[in-house]
Amino acid sequence: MFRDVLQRLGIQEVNSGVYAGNWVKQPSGGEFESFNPATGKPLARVLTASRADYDQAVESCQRGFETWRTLPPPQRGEIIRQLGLAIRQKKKDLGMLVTLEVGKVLSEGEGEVQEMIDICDFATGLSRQLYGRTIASERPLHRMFEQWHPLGPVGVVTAFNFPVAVWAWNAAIAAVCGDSLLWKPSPQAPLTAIATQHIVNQVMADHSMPGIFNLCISHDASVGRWLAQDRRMPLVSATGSCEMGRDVGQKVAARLGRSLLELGGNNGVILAPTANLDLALRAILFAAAGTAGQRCTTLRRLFIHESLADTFIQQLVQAYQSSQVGDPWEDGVLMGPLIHETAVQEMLQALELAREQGGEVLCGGTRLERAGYFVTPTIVRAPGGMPIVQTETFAPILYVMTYQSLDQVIREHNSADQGLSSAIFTNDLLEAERFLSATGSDCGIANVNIGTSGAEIGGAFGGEKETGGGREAGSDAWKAYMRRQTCTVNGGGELPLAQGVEFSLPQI
Ligand code: UN1
Repeated sequence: MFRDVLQRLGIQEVNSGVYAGNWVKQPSGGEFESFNPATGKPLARVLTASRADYDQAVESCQRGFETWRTLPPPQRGEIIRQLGLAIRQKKKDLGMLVTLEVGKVLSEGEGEVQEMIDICDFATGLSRQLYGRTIASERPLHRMFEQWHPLGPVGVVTAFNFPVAVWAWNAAIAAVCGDSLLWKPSPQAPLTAIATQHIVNQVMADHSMPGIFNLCISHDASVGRWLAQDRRMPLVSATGSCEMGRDVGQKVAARLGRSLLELGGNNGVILAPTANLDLALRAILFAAAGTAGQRCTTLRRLFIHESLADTFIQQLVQAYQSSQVGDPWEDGVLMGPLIHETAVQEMLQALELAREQGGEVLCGGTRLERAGYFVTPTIVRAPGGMPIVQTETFAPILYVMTYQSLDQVIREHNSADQGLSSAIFTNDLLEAERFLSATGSDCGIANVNIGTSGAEIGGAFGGEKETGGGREAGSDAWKAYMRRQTCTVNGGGELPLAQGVEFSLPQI
């Protein structure tokens, strides 16, 4: 059954990992295998990019940009609409491939593909709304306005946990803005990227536009490093760890390029006394254990008001214990495997540290005795100030703490190095507003009575502090992919200078 899925998506036993306006037949950067994390077995092989293959992809991107930017934005939007339709047709297969390659449960695999479709729809509408402003000029008969032009080829580095949705956020928006793309996907999810590239290619072939979306896979950080240092790429959009982002951000800044960073999160939820506890329980379970704790929006720190702690923690432990861990393509399973062995080891080490620091593991904390990288979702009761709570471990570990006052807990909540997503569960309007106020949550996303994960594409997505400050997807995130031009036109016969400056020769 899985072979059929791979076949329908154009995946072969050995696949080129470089698309530079056409598939590079024998990329020469070496070969590696992509594994199914639920079985530990290989799915298919990928040939990776050498520096020469990379240069070819960048050149294709540059050539693509020359034509693409001349197309009126609504025409670009029409092509992205067609891309959305093509992805709709492959939703089930591509969702299954996400499940096979990165281990998220089927409903989440398909949800990820839905996120691609949604952003294509959004971008189609956006293509008619790349609005500039008209600005009141201080000079008579002068007109001031700003307009937005395409920026250039954009490098997009994506992580394994959202192997295609995050590419689509960047790709659909950048494309309607008139940019071409070079995609460097995660080495943990190369097949999902190759399958997506096949879908894109069909659509772009219909318009004889081969060089707009390009692909360059490497097994290590080399392509990411080349992108970061490459002056031909005015923007590098990178999703991944804070460590990766610090490196990319510094390298891009050193050449005064632009980076758009979407990095880690150490997301918190405050459970206040008036919260609807049934709703909160379901939301917390999904946010903390969903996707096996491998979202950047995963809930990692739960602050419970002390009046609720004992009963709520008991209910949460029960919910965790009845959540099924197993093959992510099976019905009823809520949690699939972690991505690889290192992720399992990092989780177990974090739990060791937590125990040493006085944490009590209330449930989970084990590895399943079977092939693949399965662990049980874990709750740790954490004494205040436990250092490990400040570390984002990409695994289903939820640290639970209690609090007394809202002011105190907001301070503690904001003490994390990252600032991606946050939420409060309360039916008290004043508490909710306090959380959303300027002295409340310091994160890029702040929710009330909704978990930290599962954001819609219509909003701008990203966060503050070590999360990197970038915003992707909806709202006006498109502005990052364009260059702004401020224009002043003198429609009168005089030359008045701004700020009332006089500068004229008496004889003219
Ligand atoms: C990520 O984990 O990198 O809000 C992105 C969410 C998803 C996107 C997560 N829509 O959880």
